[in-house]
Amino acid sequence: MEIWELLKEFFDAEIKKLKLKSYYFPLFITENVVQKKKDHFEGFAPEVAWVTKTGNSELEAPIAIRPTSETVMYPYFAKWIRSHRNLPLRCNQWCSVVRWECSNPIPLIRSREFLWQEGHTVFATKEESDEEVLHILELYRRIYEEFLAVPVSKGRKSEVEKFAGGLYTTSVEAFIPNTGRGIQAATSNCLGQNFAKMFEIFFEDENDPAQKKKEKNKRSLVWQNSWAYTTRSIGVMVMTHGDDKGLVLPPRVAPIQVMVIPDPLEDADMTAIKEVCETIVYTLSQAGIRADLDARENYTPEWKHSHWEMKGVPLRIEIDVKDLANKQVRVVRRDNGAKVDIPSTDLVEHVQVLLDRIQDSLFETAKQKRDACIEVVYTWDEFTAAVNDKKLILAPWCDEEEVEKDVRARTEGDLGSAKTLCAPFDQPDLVEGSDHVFFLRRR
Ligand code: 87F
Repeated sequence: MEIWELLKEFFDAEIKKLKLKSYYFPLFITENVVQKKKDHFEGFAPEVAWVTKTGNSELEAPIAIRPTSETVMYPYFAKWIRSHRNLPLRCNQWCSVVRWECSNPIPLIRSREFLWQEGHTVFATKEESDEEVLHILELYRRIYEEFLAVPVSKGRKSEVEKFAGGLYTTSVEAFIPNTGRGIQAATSNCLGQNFAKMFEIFFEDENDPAQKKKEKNKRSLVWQNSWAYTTRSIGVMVMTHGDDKGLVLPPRVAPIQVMVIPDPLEDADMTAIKEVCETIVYTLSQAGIRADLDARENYTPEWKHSHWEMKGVPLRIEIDVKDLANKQVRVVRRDNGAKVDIPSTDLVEHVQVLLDRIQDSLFETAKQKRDACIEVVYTWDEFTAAVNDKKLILAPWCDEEEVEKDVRARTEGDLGSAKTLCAPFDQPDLVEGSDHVFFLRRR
């Protein structure tokens, strides 16, 4: 939860710069709202959870628990928006949603309840809408790359994989080398005017001459976006950096960045050691570094070392009597186990440099591993070989529904079928005139 709070702090400040306002809409959705928008819900229906009982009595009409909030919010948008003066309308809500996954739920990655932010915005023009889609996508890239140290690719979803209710979907996509699976990291949708038609969201447009004369039925449809990232981001980070000793947390999202552990060698003056430890924690905290002290006496230093390694704390500081005498401390990195002795006088500076280095090195290592899995293919034989080899495939792609469905069918197997992740914005020079798409092996 503290990691989520750190991510939230960054993202919320950024969207407030874009004039987003915080909202909260209800968790419960009455059946008539769901029924009215059946088309939208249809494909997702199996995942919607319903409340049917209170105490021992059956409810007269079941109530859905939100899997996403379009149907809750958009009827209000239709009421609130009258003229161009009400636009843009930009709202964001932090909440949890429920999707009843039946296939193999995994904590943080695919769980039945998860936390997210859902941004829903409304504009008068497509240009404003297009621009915001990319601005938000860049914020998602930064969350993954700059905070979670997870490399992602920005791109556009295929027609099959896009959010069906919208015009186009952009996403950031991550890749887990160990499993050979791609994973959607966040999406930013341009909804076009589809939802505006469905929910009758119109505005009087000052730029439309017909409307100046206040002619009836000449109002314009609004343009909408929606975008979200979830606690899955934390799951992807855990899978990217974790090792056999446990979690490895990038310093920027580590709730504790430095754990100080006193080492009471025989006959040591424990009071003096403890005092030094407390001073170190205080000094680091004053400098804005999240430091803590494990002074518990019922655990050995060795036990504490592996405990805080398992918890992923980026740096640990060990102090014993010898260090005390030499006015130095021993600093140990979680990511590569490297140990250095540092004079206690310029500790803050050194710790800051080390934390930055760990952050950069986690990202670089993850990027190298990911890039080593990318394979460019041109033929079907190369494609199937690469799929079986758990590669992240870059292939020329026509983006036709029939073709994607055919690829899915032809790759069905134990590891699951292949599907497109996105057409990366950053296009390599492949076959002239064709777009390129990442493929992956699914569940
Ligand atoms: C599950 C049950 C019911 C995904 C669902 O991308 C409805 C849905 O609409 C559903 N699973 N979706 C698509 C979500 C689209 C959209 N929602 C707002 C986003 C961004 C945030």
